[in-house]
Amino acid sequence: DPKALKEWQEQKYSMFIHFGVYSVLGGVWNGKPATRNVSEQIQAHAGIYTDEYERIAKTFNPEKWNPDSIVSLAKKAGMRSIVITSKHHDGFCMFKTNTTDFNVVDFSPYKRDLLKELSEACKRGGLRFGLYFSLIDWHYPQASPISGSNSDYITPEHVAYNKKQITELLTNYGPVSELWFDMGSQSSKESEELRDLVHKLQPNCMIGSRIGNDMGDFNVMGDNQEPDYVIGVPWQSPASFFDETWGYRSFQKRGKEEDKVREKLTSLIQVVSRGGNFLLNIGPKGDGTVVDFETSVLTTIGKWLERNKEA
Ligand code: FUL
Repeated sequence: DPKALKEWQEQKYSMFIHFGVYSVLGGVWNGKPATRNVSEQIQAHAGIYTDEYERIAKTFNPEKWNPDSIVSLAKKAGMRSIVITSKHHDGFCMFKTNTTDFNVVDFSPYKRDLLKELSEACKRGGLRFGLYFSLIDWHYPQASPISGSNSDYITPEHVAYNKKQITELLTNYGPVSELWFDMGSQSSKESEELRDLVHKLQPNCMIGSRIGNDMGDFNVMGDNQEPDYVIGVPWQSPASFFDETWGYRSFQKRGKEEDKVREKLTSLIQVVSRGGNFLLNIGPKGDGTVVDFETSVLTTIGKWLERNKEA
């Protein structure tokens, strides 16, 4: 839909949020920093068994998470939408689902539908609301044992399970501006059916290219990649604050704020001036608070945008 595409492209700059059970660990397992891979994937690279990971999920209680402050931070930063992890590779659903009890309402002491509350806060604040959704799911019975590759083919039962969740997400959470699928491989027919399901339920929902098999509405660059020329298709660059991680990492060396402001502002300008959308990530802590460094950098960039906006 050309109108939906135009609206999506006009967002230009959005907030990505990686938040889930892994945020509780902050990249640390058994008292040691686990540095082998991004901290949102700690379950796989630290070799945490499902029952142990479930025990951590039982402690997920982000009491300081405040969706209205997240929305107000995004607005201060000059962003026009928020895209949050509805389900990352660990399979924990940040929304109430009837497909598994491994979700924020039924499994965690938090017991609240975090996604719903954020979608409502976005609506109140006039921001668009989008969802990250991992096609692979390490908690799904047929996905065990965790394989070495995040790009494996998923089974037909798993495909059906994902479709049920996508149906819930596109039915119960208001308008979804984009679905940011990630990882896992499907057949061309399966990607096509998933695309058709999304468009049937919400014709204006834009689909990212990681749905596979060229079924996306916009092209997602590699993580932290920007093309250095103008490309002729709708595209987006997903960016993390640090190459090392998207999910909260307690031992991250952050350096000077002013250097990070310069780095991210440069990327933002380059991406937007070449016609892309810039999706900049934050990784809140397990208690739901945003890392001060990230708040400051976003706020400073927002002030720069405010000063330099077109009259
Ligand atoms: C990647 C994922 O595997 C990472 O964990 C992260 O979510 C990034 C945005 O996409 O492909």
